[in-house]
Amino acid sequence: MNSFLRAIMQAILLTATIGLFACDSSTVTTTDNQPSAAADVATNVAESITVNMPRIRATAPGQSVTGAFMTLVNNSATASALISVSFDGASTVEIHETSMNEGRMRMQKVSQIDIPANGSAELKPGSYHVMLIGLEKDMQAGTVENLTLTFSDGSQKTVEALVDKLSE
Ligand SMILES: [Cu+2]
Repeated sequence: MNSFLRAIMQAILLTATIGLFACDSSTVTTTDNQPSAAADVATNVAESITVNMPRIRATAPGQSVTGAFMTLVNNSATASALISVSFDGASTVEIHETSMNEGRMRMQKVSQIDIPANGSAELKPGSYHVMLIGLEKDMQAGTVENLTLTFSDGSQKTVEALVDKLSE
């Protein structure tokens, strides 16, 4: 009889404890401040840029300079820029802009090519281009060479550029 009573008492106590705990825990419910997965966007510029048709103009035997071209598409709502390009097969790589000056075509080195938010920048003959200077070998049509692009935040992307006899 005593042990039966004690068992009932313990059961009541246990229930009360659970009830108290449940009540207590409900009052200290914290708000969820964890960022949702949907809030994750591209973490750097290189990830938000698509490089279309990277290509290098084929060279004649012994020619030590050529141009590289491509279209840079910015898939983000933030403007960015191409700030440098590297190529193992050339001693110097510069970003150039060709323009008309008093009826004459001239090209000059520029510090960067802007890529507008949700827009694109076109590197093409007669306009912006990458100048590969001091080539270590001929650029033969049909081969592929790696170009590494560095963007305004320092992020990089390496693309395979097709060497092509560009008619333009
Ligand atoms: Cu040039």
